[in-house]
Amino acid sequence: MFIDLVKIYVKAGRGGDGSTSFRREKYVPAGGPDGGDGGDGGSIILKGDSSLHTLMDYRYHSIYKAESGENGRGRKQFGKRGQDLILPVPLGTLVKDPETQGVIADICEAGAEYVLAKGGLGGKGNVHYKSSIRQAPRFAQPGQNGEEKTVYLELKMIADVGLVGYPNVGKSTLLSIMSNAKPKIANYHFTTLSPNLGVVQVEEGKSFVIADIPGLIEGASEGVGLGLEFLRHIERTRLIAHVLDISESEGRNPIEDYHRINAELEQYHLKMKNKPQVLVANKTDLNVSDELLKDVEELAKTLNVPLFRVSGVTREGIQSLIYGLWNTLESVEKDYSTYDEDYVPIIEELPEFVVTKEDGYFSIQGPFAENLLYKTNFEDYESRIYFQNMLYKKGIVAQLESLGIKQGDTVLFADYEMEFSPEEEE
Ligand SMILES: Nc1nc2c(ncn2[C@@H]2O[C@H](COP(=O)(O)OP(=O)(O)OP(=O)(O)O)[C@@H](O)[C@H]2O)c(=O)[nH]1
Ligand SMILES: [Mg+2]
Repeated sequence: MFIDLVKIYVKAGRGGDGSTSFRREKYVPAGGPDGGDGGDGGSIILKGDSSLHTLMDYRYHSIYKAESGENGRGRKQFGKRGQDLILPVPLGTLVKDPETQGVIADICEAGAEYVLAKGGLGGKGNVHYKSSIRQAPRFAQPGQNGEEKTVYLELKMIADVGLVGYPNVGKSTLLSIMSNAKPKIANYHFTTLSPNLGVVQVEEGKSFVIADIPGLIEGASEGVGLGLEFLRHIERTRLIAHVLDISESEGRNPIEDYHRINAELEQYHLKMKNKPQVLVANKTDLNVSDELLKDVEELAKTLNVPLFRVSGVTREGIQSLIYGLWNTLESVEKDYSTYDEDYVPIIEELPEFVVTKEDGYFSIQGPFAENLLYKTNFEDYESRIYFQNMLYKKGIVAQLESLGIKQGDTVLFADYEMEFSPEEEE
């Protein structure tokens, strides 16, 4: 089944907690801290897969969670990292923010990877928090939560040529004889209910991708017929092959058809106007009025687009159509971008840190504090000095002093309780 729009919820794995553990050895009375680090949580990664052409799998299964990291253990044992969860998606899959509809990522190449939700970092074990002041830290860092989010996955097919035209004009027939695709063909409207892709081999080393875009009729942009459903798949096509039934086998005038379909395309998006087109007059094996043929030639001239006369039954003109499309494509930029707007994240201006005194307790909170704590290895002299210098540099010490801190007071730095005893500045 062809599914091109789904909503999924993803949650990356949580980082394992760092371990609080102390060495226990016979005859060693007070062993030092030896709690190892927690493993990082697994991430959720989208990966472009050229063998997929639908998002169907995500329709019935919409919640994805990656494995958490294992907690650290004593004897400096690190927890195992959680496994990444790889979600294969068809080429042309956009990741969108459900609120803004902005594009967060666009996966167009086979093997291309996008980290949709990053696994949480594992916490550091207390083995890192050994210092001269704090010989036996009863502290280990907890693991961080994995990212979680809800996004839309929207497939906008990537094709070089898009076949458009009224129902029954022979789009699927042309796709089937030009490419490797095996679409259903029948003499009724809306035989094709979803877009089909095929690869056209022009000659050795030269090929292009062609798509049959079904369901376009007057009013499509307002939902008539298959409606807007498939218009999104024309966005990325570099060239439109507009198929006309030149035999008027259903009593409609192909020139009027042409204008109606173009109006729908423009209604969908004004940029459609800029897409290069070629005209394909199909069913030339049937009775064709000379007058109509002249009018269609005139139309092609006015529009300054190539016109190909073909028959899907006798296959007359098919080879020149294939070469004609190839040649036209050579002059069209290889641009597969869509008409979507890019995602503009709203960045909240949060302070880097906040220094407070509440009920006599001093506290420093915020991303800066968490980061600095995470980076610091209290076992290491240099690292400790760096930590302290940053407290001076950022004005944290000054702020604490203005709040009345004294040597020996307890300070909660992120989630690490420490004693205020600044060493002499180097
Ligand atoms: N005589 C003749 N019949 C054709 C030609 N091309 C297609 N047909 C017939 O026209 C009918 C419709 O062909 P399709 O290829 O299914 O048309 P379509 O444009 O894909 O139609 P939808 O999927 O309904 O939009 C079928 O009965 C085909 O056999 C042609 O060149 N000559
Ligand atoms: Mg069809």
